[in-house]
Amino acid sequence: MTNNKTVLSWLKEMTDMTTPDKVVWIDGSEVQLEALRAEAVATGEMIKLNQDLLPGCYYHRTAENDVARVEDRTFICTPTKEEAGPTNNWMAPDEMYAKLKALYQGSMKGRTMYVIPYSMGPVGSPFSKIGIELTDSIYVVLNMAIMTRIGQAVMDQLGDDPDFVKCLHAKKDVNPDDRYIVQFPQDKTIWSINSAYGGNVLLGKKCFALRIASYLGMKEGWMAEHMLILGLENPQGEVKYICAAFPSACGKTNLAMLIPPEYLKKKGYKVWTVGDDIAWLRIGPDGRLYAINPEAGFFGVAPGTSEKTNYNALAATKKNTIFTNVAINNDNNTVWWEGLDKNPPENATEWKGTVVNGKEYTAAGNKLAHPNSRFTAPAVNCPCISKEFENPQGVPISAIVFGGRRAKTAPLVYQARDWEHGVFVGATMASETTAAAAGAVGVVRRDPMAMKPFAGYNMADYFGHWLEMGAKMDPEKAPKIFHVNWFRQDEEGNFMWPGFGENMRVLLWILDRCEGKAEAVDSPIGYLPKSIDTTDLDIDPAVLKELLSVDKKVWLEDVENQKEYFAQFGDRLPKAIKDQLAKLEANLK
Ligand code: OXD
Ligand code: MN
Repeated sequence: MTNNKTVLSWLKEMTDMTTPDKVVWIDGSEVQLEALRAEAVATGEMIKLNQDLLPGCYYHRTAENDVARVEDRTFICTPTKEEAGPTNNWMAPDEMYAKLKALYQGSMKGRTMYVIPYSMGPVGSPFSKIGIELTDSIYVVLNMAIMTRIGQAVMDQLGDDPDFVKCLHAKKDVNPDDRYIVQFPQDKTIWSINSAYGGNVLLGKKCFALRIASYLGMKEGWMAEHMLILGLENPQGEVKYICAAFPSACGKTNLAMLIPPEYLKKKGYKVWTVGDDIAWLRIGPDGRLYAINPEAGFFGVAPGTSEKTNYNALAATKKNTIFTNVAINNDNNTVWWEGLDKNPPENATEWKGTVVNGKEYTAAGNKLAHPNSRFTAPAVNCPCISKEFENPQGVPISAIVFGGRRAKTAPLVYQARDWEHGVFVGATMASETTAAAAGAVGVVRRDPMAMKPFAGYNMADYFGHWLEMGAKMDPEKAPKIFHVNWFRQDEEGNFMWPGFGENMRVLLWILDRCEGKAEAVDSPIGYLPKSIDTTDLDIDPAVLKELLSVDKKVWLEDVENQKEYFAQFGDRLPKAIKDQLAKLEANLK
């Protein structure tokens, strides 16, 4: 498929090390992909679902010990520890290469190595970058075929260029003790071994499009962010674009595919999805910030996705989708997960593979689907996919929104005073943990810009890069920065804001602010809405007031936690962040 000397010599080095029986280039053709699906079904790696109800859909189950990203086994191997920073695991590149070479040695013996050329971003777009993933997993090939643009067109685009990201994945024996997800940013190299779960093995996604790309962005003057991109169309037909960064499993996919409340729908408001997880941002020739979604599909969390919570995501999963670790309804060979409906199938296979009475099983408090079970669906399936989805120039961004799950601290929405304050707001993001990563769920952790698990270099330098990007933009044209919290709880632990489609009301306030139309009141933390449109919404005005309030005592406690968090960066922390922290504390006092 190529005469590219760099590609061929790297491939030889990797095959000499892993010694596969066979090497198969993925050309991207449907014939080849269909043959691989058939092979995966024949070996039991995948299950073919009901093709009348779910055409082109398949099921896959991972090992029980391999169901989420493993942050404690994820490394950023920069030449010095300081370059990776205190929030990343680090090992010297030579040491890590030596350790991993021993593990990869002969790891593909008796197996086939697939060579997947892929483009993050539309092939040939000035935003896009090329990677090649070597893997011994058909599941990985088929997921990459949904999540990225793959095949011959990508190799043609690369031509003789030696510049591509070198990705190696070996499933080996899925031993968690020898599981490593390793980025070598300076070498544009990713090595993953002993896992077969999405975020650890679909190397175009978190490993390349966030960890390696954030490093490249810092070097080259652009940004790779853990952000959805949506377009909001007003009744006049004008579309404004918003990027939003929330930690994993905090509703990015839901917000990206939001359906407006009935009365706004009737007025003619619409939401268009450009991306649900990752944005690559560059300053355009007109001085505005533009974004593309480098992915081609959605790797969404299944539980909680229903016709009511996310009609569009559910619709996207109705064909050509791979389901991972959900439950199977054995009566009709379709899929089920918690939150899909209130009707768990009686004759079910739970995610680990045991046939159970789903009704009794769930009534006893068990989960049929793993909480981090997923669907891999082509973006083009989504009924609200933006017509700009393939635009190689990206879409202009009016607002950047940060958010997290905070039961108490953060109000429903507030606006940063300017870019620098906005960077501080992003840098102080925190959220209660979810099932998307291995570890305890529900613990508050600081997660700057939702990039804690994904920044490919020192987080303090990453803040500096944000500040520099702002300095390069005309303040009039730079996106305005906001913070939202859909998850505030009352004393009884009930969510105070209805969320989902109603979040549109907050987005409209945000866009009105960008256009200087909506009113705000100053507060110690930033600008709060004077009011939010609650037409046709059953919400007690006292609850709304509480949602838009700032509890100074709680905030001062948070400031102490922020100080502790920032202390780990020492002198590397940009002065602007220190100044903003001092300003916040003074405002609160
Ligand atoms: C994801 C994640 O899969 O953030 O998008 O874990
Ligand atoms: Mn994500």
